[in-house]
This record gives sequence, C-alpha cells and structure tokens, in this order.
Amino acid sequence: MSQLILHHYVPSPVSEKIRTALGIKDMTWQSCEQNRLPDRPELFAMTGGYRRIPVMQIGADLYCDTQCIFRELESRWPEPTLFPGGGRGMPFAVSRWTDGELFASAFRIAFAPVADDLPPALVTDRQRLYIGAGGDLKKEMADLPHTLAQFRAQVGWLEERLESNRAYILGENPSMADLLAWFIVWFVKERYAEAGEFFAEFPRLNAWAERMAAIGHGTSSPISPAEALSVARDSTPQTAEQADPRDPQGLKPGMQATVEPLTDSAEKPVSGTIRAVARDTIALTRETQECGEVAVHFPRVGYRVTVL
Ligand SMILES: N[C@@H](CCC(=O)N[C@@H](CS)C(=O)NCC(=O)O)C(=O)O
Repeated sequence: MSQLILHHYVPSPVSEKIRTALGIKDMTWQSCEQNRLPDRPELFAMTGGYRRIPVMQIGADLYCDTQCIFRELESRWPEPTLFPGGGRGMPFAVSRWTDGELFASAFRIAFAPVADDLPPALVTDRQRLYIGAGGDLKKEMADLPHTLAQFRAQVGWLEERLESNRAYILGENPSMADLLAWFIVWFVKERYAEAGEFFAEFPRLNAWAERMAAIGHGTSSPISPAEALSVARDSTPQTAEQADPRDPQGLKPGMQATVEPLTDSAEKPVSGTIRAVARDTIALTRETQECGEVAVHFPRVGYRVTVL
C-alpha cells in the first residue's frame, strides 16, 4: 500500500484534528505542506478543485473532508481504534456541533483580535468562508464579548464531561470525540492572546489538553506537492466499483456527477464519474494528463451530489 500523505498546513486547526488522529494510531506518514491561501495547483489537479484542507492521499485515492478521512483511517488502520468502547456513530453527530457552531465561535475568537496584523488576502478569504459574503472581522471584534460568552458555555460542557476523573472524553483512551474537541481548544489556545486567562476556569480541560498535546502526530517526513502529484500519477485508484441499490438519489457507478459542499456556494463543484456509492461516502473518478486516473472521496453529509 502507498504511504499516507496528508495535505495540510501547520496553523490549520482542522488538520490538527487529523494529525493527532495519526498520533493516536502512531502512524508513519508523509507531510505535504500546502499554501494557506488556495494557491495549490498540484492538489487541485488531483482533487478537481476541492478547496478545503486537509486532504488525505493514499496513492491515487484522495479523501476530502475530515469525516471521510476518519472513516478511511479507521478502516485501513483499525488499531488502536478511534472508537473505543463501541462508540461509533455518535462522534459523527457530535462533529456537526464542533465543526459548525463551535468552530464558528472559535474562528471569531482566533481571528477578530488580530485581523489587522494578518495578511489582508487571508482576512478577506476567511471572512467570506466562515462568516459569509458580508463577513467583517472588525464588526466581530466589537461583538467579541458575546462570542466569548457563547464559546465559554460550550467549553463548559467539555469541562463537565471530564469531571468524572476520566482521562479522555469517552474514558481511558483517546477517541474521535477527543479529536473533535481538541482541534477547537488547540486553535484558540494557539491564537488567542487571552487564552490563558480564558481557560483558567477549566482545570480538567487544561489537564486533558496537555494529554492531547502529548499524543503528538506520529512520525512524518516531508513530501513536496509535485512529488505527491507524481505518487498519484504512478498509482491507480484502489477503490472498487460499488453500487448502493438503496441510494435515495438513484446514484450509480458510471454516472457523470458533481460534488460540492453545502456550506459554501462560492466553492467550485468537483466533477467526475461515480465509482462508489455508499450511505456515508461517495467516490468520483477523474482523469487528467497531470495525474492520470484518481478517485476522489467525499462524505455525503454536508455535500450535494448532482447528476449531470
Ligand atoms: N468540513 C471540512 C472543513 C475543513 C476546513 O474548513 N478547513 C480549513 C482549514 S483549517 C480550510 O480549508 N480553510 C480554507 C483553506 O485553507 O483554503 C473538514 O472537516 O475537513
């Protein structure tokens, strides 16, 4: 099997979710650092333009979105599990909260106080992406006390959850549930100048955060975007054709389709030929001169599939 390549950039909180998952599984992987702004020609050549980070690549298979990455990681490397104690399903439901409302507050707290010091192109891009077309981090700064009150109450739920002296959210072993909370706490602790004071009232969460940081990221070695592209070019997708007779949209292998995230109308849909249809995921194949045939995998939840 080709080695796992993670396309990410160091300050990306959503990537930290996956880097720490690789730490839990003590994996050896290749780290492909991408630009913070969407100037990522090699990655876009492979995914067909999927805009977000991280993306996991294994040979000529590309997994977009952390929902999809978690599933594939667990299926290929089941031990140690990200779902100890049979805790499957629920973490994906919890991710709709952490990646939605909780992340939206964390973004404002991390970015609004420093917006004037960040590259203007980054501010414009992320405002649009996370607050919407009329997004304005200056207005968000004026509203920061409200955002902090919202965030504080939700962080309080995590503190309460850790009150029974368990080391991690589900018990004695770290799990996907911890990763969902960790990337948010990591993001705010890394970026918000007042984080020390803000988190002072959450002693259990702080002790847990130290345990999470100590997990690390496994062992990585660097790979350039051009090298990652040549790995895809020299491989063939390992995804078998798969039909799902119960698919509510009647999707079938061989159909031409597009996939796009529901959250961002400005993102370009990715087009290709359906290879595998399932309840939780969809894979399209695409063929280009730059990278040969690749399979690009997406979650179903939060994405719209349109047959062309
Ligand atoms: N639903 C996606 C969200 C990913 C996401 O928003 N990632 C951020 C980076 S932390 C991003 O892509 N920002 C815009 C960019 O880097 O171009 C997932 O779970 O992977």
